[in-house]
Amino acid sequence: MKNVIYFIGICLMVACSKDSIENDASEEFPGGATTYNSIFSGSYEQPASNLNANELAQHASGDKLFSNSFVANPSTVNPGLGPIFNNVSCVLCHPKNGKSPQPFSGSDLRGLLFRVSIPRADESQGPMPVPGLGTQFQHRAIVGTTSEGQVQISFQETTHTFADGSTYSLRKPIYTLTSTTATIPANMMVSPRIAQQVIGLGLLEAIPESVILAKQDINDADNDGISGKANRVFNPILGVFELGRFGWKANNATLLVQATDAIHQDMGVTSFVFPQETAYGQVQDDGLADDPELDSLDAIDLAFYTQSLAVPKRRDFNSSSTNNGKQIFFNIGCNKCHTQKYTTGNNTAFAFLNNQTFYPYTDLLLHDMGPDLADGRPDYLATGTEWRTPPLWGIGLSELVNGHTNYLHDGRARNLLEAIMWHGGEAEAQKIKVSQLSKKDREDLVKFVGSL
Ligand code: HEC
Ligand code: HEC
Ligand SMILES: [Ca+2]
Ligand SMILES: [Ca+2]
Ligand SMILES: [Ca+2]
Repeated sequence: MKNVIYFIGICLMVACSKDSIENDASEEFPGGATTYNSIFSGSYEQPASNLNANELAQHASGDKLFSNSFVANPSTVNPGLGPIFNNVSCVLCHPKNGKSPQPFSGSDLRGLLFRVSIPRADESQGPMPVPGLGTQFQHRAIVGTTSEGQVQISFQETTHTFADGSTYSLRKPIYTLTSTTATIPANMMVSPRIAQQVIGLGLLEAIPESVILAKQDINDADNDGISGKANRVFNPILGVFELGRFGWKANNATLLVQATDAIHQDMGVTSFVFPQETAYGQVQDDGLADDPELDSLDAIDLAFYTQSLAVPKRRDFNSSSTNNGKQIFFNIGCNKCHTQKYTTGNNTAFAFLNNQTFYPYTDLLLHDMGPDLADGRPDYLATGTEWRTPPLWGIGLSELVNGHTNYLHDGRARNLLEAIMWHGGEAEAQKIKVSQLSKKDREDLVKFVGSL
């Protein structure tokens, strides 16, 4: 009842626009019936709470593949690593299914990798490979082979001031890539990307395409400074262009493509989706045309694992400071990109995803985030300044699960407030409004985001 009155109050204030705040009691369970109800360091590693016995078995099989370390051929177990790769297992980059910490040095990149390409005339197509390096920089190689090169990281720190006079600093990483096996072209574009959390992705995959497309406002017709745009990317399984949903630039269409792309580019393991080694045609190529290294059913189980991971229950739901922070989040307009709520229909890919109401806080659209966050490397329709709005659910558990609070596409933000203060471009107005908040309101905003 209290929620209903609250909601009516808000409706009067903002004329009940479709962006208005919704204070459903069910939001305490952000993944609907998939939500996992205990909070501990393993909270990102739980199967959706509504799986049946067969689904639980398939989830367990995918779980094993996600944590297995792959090794170089020949091997009877987990073969196919390399010849060049970034890491040897999914979980080493996505620790406990969470975000990787920002690395301090190129000698241990953890879950950070670099996409590379050279410009091409038509930006509606995928990135153009760099001769000798392809579209991803693999800094490791199996014994007897040379990797594509090394990365150096340095940092540039700047100090900024809130309206109340207190200061904060932002630390920008600078990456230098060197190679002994290829000549790095002067026009090479580099996109640093950190491993994301992988919870709740089945629900994001189940959002009807029409719902996401309806949120686009490419020419900012409503004149609010925000112009979300959907990515359209090539799906090699179906051989067609589809709505992009996954990755920092919404550069992958489905979780099956995402999983097989990851094991291919990040680990060097071929599959029915990507049958050709990433080293093909390069000095690291062994010249053999092998069968796919990952079994097709294993590929499907691996994707299923990410389709069926639970979202943890909210913490600190309904405290007065969390509620104040939520109010500020909506008043400022954070929800214009971080869309609160969706409902699935009754014909998703899996029964356990049907008819769920869930709260991911993302529109899955691309936004220009300004020059400071820009990577300068287009990815299908995403320009060099655009990024996909990341889901915020579970984000407050990073510290408990992963022991760090690094956020944004390369992990540069050292806490939630820094992540917010890095916003620019289409979110410049929201960033400025945050800088004008009182200390208490700023803390409540961060508290609300941390309760998601
Ligand atoms: C070298 C580190 C690394 C390894 C190994 C790795 N990932 Fe990732 N993963 C990333 C990065 C970086 C991203 C973001 C990629 C992008 O923006 O395109 C990502 C993104 C994802 C996403 C999309 C998440 C989202 O919210 O859109 C999924 C799913 C995923 N990885 C699954 C896997 C699976 C399955 C494996 C093992 C086969 C794997 N990853 C191995 C680094 C890694
Ligand atoms: C114009 C769209 C837009 C608006 C408005 C916006 N965001 Fe974001 N947000 C993004 C995008 C895109 C990113 C990813 C940027 C990157 O990684 O470089 C992001 C990243 C974040 C992150 C880090 C997430 C992660 O997984 O690393 C947080 C936290 C966040 N936003 C909170 C907020 C808050 C709070 C507000 C309101 C003050 C807000 N955002 C307003 C688009 C937006
Ligand atoms: Ca291989
Ligand atoms: Ca490469
Ligand atoms: Ca707009």
